[in-house]
Amino acid sequence: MPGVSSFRSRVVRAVLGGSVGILAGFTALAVAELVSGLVRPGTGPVAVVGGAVIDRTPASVKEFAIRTFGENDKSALRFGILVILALIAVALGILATSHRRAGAAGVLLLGIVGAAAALGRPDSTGIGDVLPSVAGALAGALVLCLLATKAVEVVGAVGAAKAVEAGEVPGPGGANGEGGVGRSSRRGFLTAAGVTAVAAISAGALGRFFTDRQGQGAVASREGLVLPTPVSPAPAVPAGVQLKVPDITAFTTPNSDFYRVDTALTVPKVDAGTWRLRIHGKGVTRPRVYTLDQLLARPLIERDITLTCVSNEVGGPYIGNARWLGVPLADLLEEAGVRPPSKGGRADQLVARSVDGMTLGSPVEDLMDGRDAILAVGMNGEPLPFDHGFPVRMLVPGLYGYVSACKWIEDIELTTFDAYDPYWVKRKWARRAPIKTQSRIDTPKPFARPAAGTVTVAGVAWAQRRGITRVQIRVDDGPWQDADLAAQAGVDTWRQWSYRWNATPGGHNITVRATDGTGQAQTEQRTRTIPDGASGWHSVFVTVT
Ligand SMILES: Nc1nc2c(c(=O)[nH]1)N[C@H]1C(S)=C(S)[C@@H](COP(=O)(O)O)O[C@H]1N2
Ligand SMILES: [Mo]
Repeated sequence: MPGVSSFRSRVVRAVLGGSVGILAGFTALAVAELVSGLVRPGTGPVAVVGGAVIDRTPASVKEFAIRTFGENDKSALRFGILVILALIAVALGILATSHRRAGAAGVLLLGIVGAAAALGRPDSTGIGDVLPSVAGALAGALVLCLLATKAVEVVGAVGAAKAVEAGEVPGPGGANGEGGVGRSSRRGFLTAAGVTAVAAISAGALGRFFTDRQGQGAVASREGLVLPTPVSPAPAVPAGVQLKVPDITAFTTPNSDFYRVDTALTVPKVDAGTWRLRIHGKGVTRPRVYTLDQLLARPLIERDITLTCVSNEVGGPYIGNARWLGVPLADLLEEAGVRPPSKGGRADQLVARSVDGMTLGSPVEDLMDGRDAILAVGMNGEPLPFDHGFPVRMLVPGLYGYVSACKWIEDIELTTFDAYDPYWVKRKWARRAPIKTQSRIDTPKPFARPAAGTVTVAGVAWAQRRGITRVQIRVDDGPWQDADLAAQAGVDTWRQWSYRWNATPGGHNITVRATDGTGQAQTEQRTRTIPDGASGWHSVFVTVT
C-alpha cells in the first residue's frame, strides 16, 4: 500500500520538519540574546523589530492596542512577534526537509530583516547593532540544515519500514517492522535535537546574565544616588486635599502605581555616572554639557505636579500626581543664552531627545513663562524609577507628556516648530498640546449596584496651570448640582471632589463636569484623543438596588 506508506511518511516529515524549524528558531533567538548581551543589550531581533513595528504602527492601531491591552501592550506585541516567528519557523523547517538550501535561505532572510531593523532604530550606534541578528540567523540556519538532514533519515527509515511491511522490499530482519535503521536514525535525530535544545537554552541564559550584568552599573548608580535637599521645598500638602472616600484615587500616586506610557520595548538602564546632558541649538550662545553631579549641585526645587497623557480617554487612567524634585529648566536655558520668542529669542521649540532616540518638542515660551518646568531627578522622595526616566526627565506643568515629559533625556536642542517635527508630530499628533480641563468619576464604578439611599459620588478633576474652581454633577437629565471640592494643592495638580447623592432605585446615569480657574467650563463636545487630547464629559451608569 504505497499510498498509506507515503501518507505516513509525509505526516512524520511534517511533524519532524516543524519541530526542526522551532528548534532552529529558538536557537537563533537564544544566540542573538547571547550576542546582544555581550555587545549591546536591546539590539536583539525581537526588540528591534518590535521597536520598528511600534514606530510604524498607525495611530488608530496604536490607540486600539492601548485600549485593548493597556500597559500590557508591549507584552502583547512581543508575544505577537514570537507567534509569527514560530509559524514561519515551522514552515521553514518543513521546507528544509525537502529543500535544505531554501529553508536555510529563509532563516538568513529573517536575519537580514532583524539587521535592517537594528540599523533603523533611532538610537542605533552603527553596524555593530546587526551582530545579534546576523549571528542568530547563522546559528539558526546551521541548526536547520543539520537537524533537517537527521529528520530526513528518520522519514526515510519510516518509508522503508512501511515498504517492508507491505512486502515490497526485503526487510533488514529486525523484530519490529522498522528495524535497526529506523531505531538508530531516530536516536540520532533525538540526540541532535536534545543537544541543540540544551545548547540553545544555555546560550539564552548566558545572554540574560550578561544583559542583567550590564544593567547593574545603572542599578548601582541609582541606589548610590543621594538626592540633595531642595532650596525650594514643596509646601506641605494641605490636609484637606485627600478626601476620606473609599475607592477614590490617592492624591499622590505612589511610584509603583504611576502610569507608564512610552515606546521603549526594553526600559533604558542608564548609568548615572556616565550620563551627560547636552544643551545646544539656535540662539544658544553658551552650549553646555552637564553631568548629573553638576545638575545636582544646582539649586533644586520640589513641586507637586500632575502629569497627563494625551492618549487618556475621557475617564481613563493615564494620569498621575507626584512630588517631583528637579532643576528649574528656565535657569539652564537662560545660562545658555536662550531667550523666549516674546523677548526676541530665535528658537520657539525645544526638542528633547532621549537615550533611546525619542524626540519631544515643547514651546520655549511656555518653558520660560515662570511655570515650574524642571529637569526632574526625584519622584516622591526617590531617584526617578527606571520606568519613569532615570536619571533625568523633563516635566512641564500644563503640557501633555508627549510634548514635554522626555524620559531618559540626554540632549536638548533649541530649534523652531517650522524646522523640526518630533516623533509624535510626525505621526499626526498636534505640535502644541496644552492639557484640557477634565474630570473623572472614580466611585461608583461603571455598572456598580449601590443600595438606595446616600451614595457618595467622588473623583478627580484637573486643568494644570489653571486649577479647578468648580465641579458639578448631573444625575440623568436633572439639574447640575455643585460637588464639594477638596482643598486645592495648587494650579498644577488635580483636585478631588465628592457629591452626596440621594440615590433612588433603578438605572441612573451620573455625569461630571469641571470649571477651571479662568471660569471656563469643561466642554461637552466629545473628541478623540488624537490630535491634541480627548474632551467631553465622563459619565457612569449604575443600577441602584
Ligand atoms: N523617552 C521617552 N520619553 C517619553 C515618552 C517616550 O515614549 N519615550 N513618552 C511620553 C509620554 S507620551 C508620556 S504621557 C509621558 C509618560 O510618563 P510616565 O511613563 O512616567 O508616566 O512620558 C513621555 N516621555
Ligand atoms: Mo502620553
